[in-house]
Amino acid sequence: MKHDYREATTVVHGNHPKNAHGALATPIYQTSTFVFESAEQGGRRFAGQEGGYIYSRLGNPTTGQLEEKIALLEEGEDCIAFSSGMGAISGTLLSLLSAGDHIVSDNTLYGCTFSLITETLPRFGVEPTVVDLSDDAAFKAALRPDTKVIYFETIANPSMKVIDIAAVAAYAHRVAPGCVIVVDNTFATPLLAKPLTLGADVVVHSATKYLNGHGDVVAGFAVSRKEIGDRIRMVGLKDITGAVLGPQEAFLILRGLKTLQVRMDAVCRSTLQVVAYLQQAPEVEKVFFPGLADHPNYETAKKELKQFGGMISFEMKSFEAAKQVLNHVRLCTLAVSLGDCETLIQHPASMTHSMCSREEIEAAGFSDRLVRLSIGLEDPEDIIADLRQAFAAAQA
Ligand code: LCS
Repeated sequence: MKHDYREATTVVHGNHPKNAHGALATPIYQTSTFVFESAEQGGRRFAGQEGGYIYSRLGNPTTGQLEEKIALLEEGEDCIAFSSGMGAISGTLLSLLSAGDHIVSDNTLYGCTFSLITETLPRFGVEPTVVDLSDDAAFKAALRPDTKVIYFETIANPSMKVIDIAAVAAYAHRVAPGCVIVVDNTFATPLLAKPLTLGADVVVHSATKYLNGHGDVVAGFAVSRKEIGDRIRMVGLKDITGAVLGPQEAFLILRGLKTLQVRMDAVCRSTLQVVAYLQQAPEVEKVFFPGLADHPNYETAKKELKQFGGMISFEMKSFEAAKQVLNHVRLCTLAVSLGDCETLIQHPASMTHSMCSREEIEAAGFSDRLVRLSIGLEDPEDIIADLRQAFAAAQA
């Protein structure tokens, strides 16, 4: 599947699929099932003796083209599309884990992933250990020879922690040889980081964010080598979650992906400008961005990320001030989600991470004074002017 094109070409062309009737855009195969030519053919397809489609929960040509493109971008052998990022994460973890198994996860994760690992998985007999995976000693103490999964985010939501994927993978694969390392690459996208090339075994995505990029689809992916991918498709997707991506959504993501490189380049450039403004704004106490020299994981970020991304968190002086900023922005849009054309602003402690306790939020390295920004495609000067007027109004 691997080819020699550069990424900016791959996001447009994928693997050069030939569409029926010479269609340039991928046709939307809006069908739940596929007709067999004979009973024998149906039997052969179910037995895996013959290729071809069977039923859209098991595969669909529109979705298949998208899966191929994502696999190319992440340099994985296999990609499975899901109807949401949480579908991809739960489908992956429930395929890999059984009662009695042990998972080590980082302590800074998207809120719903955090509750899946710390509250839901234990209901099924899986034992989690939650640590700061950027702390080498804490990681080594948490890992056991029988640990089955290690889970973390390339750039963590919302503290922007960056974990050294290569170091974690090298150590874990030596000490816990059966362990599968799952990395959520949503904030980075494959254009900024490729966890599989650094030793991770599975990459998961919320494609709701940058990959689609236009705020009109909820979707997810799991990318891995073929043997793990088969388990995730045939157990996590087919039997457990059934969280199948529809062909309309697959079409929209294929369209959104064509501009991924230009969107990411523009967003990363604008983000640096907004960070520079926030750093000198007297109303802002602290800026969380992996491209800052005083970020605790700056050296890892420089090594691991091609660019530093489009996500910024910043702490105001009080919870009230943080809330007032959200209530006074005019251009920045008050909404959760991220990676859209519009700059989005939200308050993690009361929104995306509201399911976490105060202690868990503290352990994740932030507080209720934290505001999170997902920089969009507007002129950065307009974003800065909006923040400036919101800060002034919040002070008043
Ligand atoms: N992984 C990360 C890093 C996320 O930020 C999210 C959603 C998910 C997985 C789940 O993906 P979904 O099922 O929503 O497609 N993050 C959100 C956020 O920060 N604001 O709203 C949703």
